Amino acid sequence: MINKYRNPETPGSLFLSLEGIEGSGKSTQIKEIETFVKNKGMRVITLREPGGTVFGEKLREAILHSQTALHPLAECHLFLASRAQLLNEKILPFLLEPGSVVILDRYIDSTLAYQGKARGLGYDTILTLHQHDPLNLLPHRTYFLDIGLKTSMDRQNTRGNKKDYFESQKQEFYQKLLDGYREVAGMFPQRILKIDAEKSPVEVTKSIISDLEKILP
Ligand code: T5A
Repeated sequence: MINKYRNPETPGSLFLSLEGIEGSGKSTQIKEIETFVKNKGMRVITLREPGGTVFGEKLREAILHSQTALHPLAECHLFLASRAQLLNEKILPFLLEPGSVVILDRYIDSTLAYQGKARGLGYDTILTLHQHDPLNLLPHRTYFLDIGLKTSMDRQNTRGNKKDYFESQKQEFYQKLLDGYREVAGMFPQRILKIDAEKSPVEVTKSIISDLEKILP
C-alpha cells in the first residue's frame, strides 16, 4: 500500500515536512530551514496544517477550538479536507516550478500518529484514505523532532497559553502519540529522519542542515 504513494515529480523541487508532538520545536526549526534554502537561491513557501488556505484556516479554528469531543473519524476527515485543499491550491502548483521548496509544518504523519494511533483509527485506515489524488503525495524528506513527554509538557508550560483541543488531552493520549510517531518513523525509514530534539535548538538545526546539504537538488 505504501508503495502506491508518489513523490513530487518536478526535478529540482523539494517537499519537506516537519513532525513531532507539541513543543518539539517545529516552528523554531522551520525558520532556520527557510533562511537556509532562501540563501541557496531557492523559491520557498512555508505552510502549516491544519490551515494554509482560507478554507483550511477556518477548519483549523473549528478543530482546535472545538467545544465538542469529535468522533475520531470526523476529526480525521476535517484534517484531510484541509490537506486536500492545501495540496490542490498551494503545494502542487508551487512545486511545478523547478527550484521550489515547500516547507510544511505537519502532514500525513500527524494524522497517522494522532488519529491513527492515539485516537485508535489504525494506520491502515489513514493510509487507505491517502491513496487518491491529491492526498497520495509524500514529501521527499520529513524531519521528525523527537522529544520525551516531560520536555513537551515543560515547553508547553513555559509558553503558558491557553491549551487547545489536543493540548488538553491526558498523559495516556500523549504516550500513545509518541509511540505512534516512533512507529511511523520505522514504517518510512527512507523518508523520515528522526532527530533528537531534546538537544539545543542550534544542535537540532545542525542535524537538519547537514541532511539538507545532501538532499538539496
Ligand atoms: N493534528 C494536526 C492532528 O491531530 N492531525 C493532523 O493530521 C494534523 C495535521 C496542530 C494540532 O493539530 C493536530 C496536532 C496538533 O495538536 P499546532 O498548533 O499547529 O497544532 O502544532 P503544535 O505542535 O501544537 O505547535 P507547537 O508550537 O506547540 O510546537 P512546535 O512548533 O513544535 O514548537 P515551537 O518551535 O513553537 O517550540 C515550542 C517552545 O519550545 C522552545 C521554543 O522556544 C518554544 O518556546 N524550543 C526549545 N527549547 C529548548 N530546546 C529546543 N531544542 C527547543 N526548540 C523549541
